[in-house]
Amino acid sequence: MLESVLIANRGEIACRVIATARRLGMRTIAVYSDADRDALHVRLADEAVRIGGVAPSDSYLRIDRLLDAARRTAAAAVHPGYGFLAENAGFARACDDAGLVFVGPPAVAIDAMGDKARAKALMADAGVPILPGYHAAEQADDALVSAAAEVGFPLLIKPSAGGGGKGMRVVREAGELVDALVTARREARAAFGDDTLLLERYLDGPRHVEVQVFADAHGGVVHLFERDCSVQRRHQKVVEEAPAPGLDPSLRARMGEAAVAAARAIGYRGAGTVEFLLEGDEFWFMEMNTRLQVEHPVTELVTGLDLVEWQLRVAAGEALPRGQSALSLAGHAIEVRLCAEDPAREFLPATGRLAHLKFPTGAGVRVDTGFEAGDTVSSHYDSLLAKLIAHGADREQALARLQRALASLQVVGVTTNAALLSRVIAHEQFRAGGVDTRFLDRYPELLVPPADPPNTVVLLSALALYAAAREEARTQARAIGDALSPWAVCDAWRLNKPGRERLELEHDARHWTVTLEQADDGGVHIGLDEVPAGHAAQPVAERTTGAGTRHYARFDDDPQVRTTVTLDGHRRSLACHVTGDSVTVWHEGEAWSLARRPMSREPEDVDAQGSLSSPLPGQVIAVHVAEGDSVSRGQVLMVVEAMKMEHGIRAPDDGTVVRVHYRTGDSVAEGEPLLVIE
Ligand code: MV4
Repeated sequence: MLESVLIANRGEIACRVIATARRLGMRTIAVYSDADRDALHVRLADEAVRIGGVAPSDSYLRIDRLLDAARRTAAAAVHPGYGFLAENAGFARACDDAGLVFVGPPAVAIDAMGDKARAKALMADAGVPILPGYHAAEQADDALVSAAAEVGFPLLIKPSAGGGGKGMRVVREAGELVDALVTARREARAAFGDDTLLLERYLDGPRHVEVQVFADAHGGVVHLFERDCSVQRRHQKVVEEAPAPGLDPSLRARMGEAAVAAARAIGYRGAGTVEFLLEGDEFWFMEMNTRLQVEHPVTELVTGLDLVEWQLRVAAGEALPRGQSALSLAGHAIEVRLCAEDPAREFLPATGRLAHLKFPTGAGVRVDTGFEAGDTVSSHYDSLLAKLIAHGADREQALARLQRALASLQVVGVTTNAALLSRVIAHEQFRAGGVDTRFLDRYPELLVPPADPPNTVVLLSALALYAAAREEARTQARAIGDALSPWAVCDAWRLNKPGRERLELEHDARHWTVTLEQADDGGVHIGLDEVPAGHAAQPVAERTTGAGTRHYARFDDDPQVRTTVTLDGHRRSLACHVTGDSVTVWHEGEAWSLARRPMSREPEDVDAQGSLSSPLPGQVIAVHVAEGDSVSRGQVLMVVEAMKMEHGIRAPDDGTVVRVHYRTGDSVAEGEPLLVIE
């Protein structure tokens, strides 16, 4: 085995490579930019070398500095990870020239696949299915126009130097072709410095199915089955799984053989991925990625192999650890990419300090990340926070495990796409299996977060803030050694009356008012007093809540376990994080952050005569009592809507209703008596 490896990368993939290299007894060397001085990959490595400033062009893309770092540390090998220089043939050559083992394919194989037109010609010769199209050197308009007539419409223009969907254009009819060629050339030249184009028959809704291949330096080539990566947004993969749902064994074998033929045709070595478009049971070569991919963990989980170990062994000159007949699939694995980005703001990358970070654990769950709590997510690099991967005996179990994993994920400090991921894997169409590349276009609602928190979340947020405040007060009391003093008790207790608190909570400029009242047995009576207008009553535990309903909640007795709450007899662990006046509550895959507005005592909405008045000018939207009814303290008598809020009018004490002045639908002025209680 190689003595040491320098990882010319950062983030989760650097951490991933370090883990295997260490397990194999190798010395691990990290590199870092100024932004990554304290990053996890640096902390994990045995040694680390600074390679420059924050910009990738001044650090992770600097071949000279990377080679210099390898020389200074006497590294035996260089692992490029993915992204940055992973598919840069110049880097592979520079490593060879410096006597370093490049953990990747030969430079000529990177070159062969980097040019899409050349790759297609090579694949056609090797008998790999390719889409009908034009990929010759002649690029004059009339050559392309006559080629297009042969290909037929709709067709796709692809830049030969591109990849990953960049610069592609669909042309629906012949009349649009020449204009499209002009634009496509200009874009290709700007993006890749090369305006060679190729034409291809356009498939309307293909699946993206890719095959993992491995080759050694002794003529051994195998495939490690396929991954389905059809769920993408703007050519960014969102979900990846292995095996591809619904792929029958004979199609799997045909695709595997085609991928092996592709690797053989270019004298491949190491880990590679052959991407295919699949429609029905027909598939066509799309491109080959000459690196280890982000989504390799799903292949690892269904094959039981460590692909980084295979890469390092192959790079060291060993033969492939297993032949094709010794490889098999076990179960199903699904990966989602957790990114620091804001789906509500056009997926703008989110940055900030990870004030709180808790990743899921448990059977069948794997998390690959380069971050720990307290780390900062900067704007200089990609937004991948972590990959959450679940493995199960079958797809259903893998999905169930992933769903629970996402539900127990906690990230505070940067916005993420976690809720979107939950919605995607919960979607009926996705659960049915075998969605195509237009899945997210077809269900745009998956990308949009729900506007308002459910009422349960508002109540749980209030409970979490209330409990945190009480615990804080107890801690302070203990600190001053005067825990028994009535002044140290901060539970809203007040003379002759049970303690009562009003909390005003805010989310997205919408407000809720919650009243909490200490019960004699240590529990809390809690109710929503005011909710934004149009906010429907929703079930909370076994009851329905809207403005007015009262609930009963308790916390676990152990003050350390403030995270267990029983609401109306439904005990559950409450995933919440309180910082100052804000609370984040995780509920059914969504993370909700609500802020507390300055706390006030419940206002006295009772006038001297015992009549109840309207807090604001508004309209009566519900009357829950009639004259002569007995009522108990806290009971909601009427609901008034004012200023787009619903206000519950509660009985200030036990008594009897003697007058009801208004009916549903009536308008009321501010301060107007609504009803009278004796
Ligand atoms: C296509 C195609 C339809 N027809 N080629 C996108 C990424 C790039 N590697 C190739 N891509 C496509 N090529 C033909 N002839 C549709 C896509 C495509 C796509 C492919 C895989 C995953 C997601 C995609 C989303 C849109 C378009």
